[in-house]
Amino acid sequence: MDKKRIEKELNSQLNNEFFSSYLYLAMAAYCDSISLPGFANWMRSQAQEELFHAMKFYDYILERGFKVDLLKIDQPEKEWGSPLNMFEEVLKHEQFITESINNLVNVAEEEKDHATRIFLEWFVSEQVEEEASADAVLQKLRLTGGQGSALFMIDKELSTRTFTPPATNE
Ligand code: OFO
Repeated sequence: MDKKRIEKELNSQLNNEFFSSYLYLAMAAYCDSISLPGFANWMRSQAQEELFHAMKFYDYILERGFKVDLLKIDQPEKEWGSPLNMFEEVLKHEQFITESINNLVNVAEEEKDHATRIFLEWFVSEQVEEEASADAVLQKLRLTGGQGSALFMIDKELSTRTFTPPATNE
């Protein structure tokens, strides 16, 4: 097993998860700037969820006796033109993250690192949910045109989202 390769890939995904949190926080700020508090709430919850994902990688890296390497976090965009455009980007980003998790599974398999492969199973399932929840909002925005009273209704709906970390580390 090439431990250095696994360590590098895990740290790279740790950085991806931190970037995801940063990206969604930037989207939350954008939503607040265009007076959509429900959308901002959804993004803020998503940012918290991504921090939780990042810390799962952080803890796992330590647990395996690897070194945590906190790489530079890229600066996200500041504005997206409309909630519809923004959610197109959310879905694209989650598809990118799914691909990076899948690549990481491939590396774990190539290196016969069964523990990492099993650790990643949670993320494989999580990515199905991540894409589905982004797509659900995107479809609503597309169907309604994402403007006027429809936008107001969606904003109201998104204001109820909260993030509670799972009680067990499962
Ligand atoms: Fe961590 O799942 Fe979204 O990015």
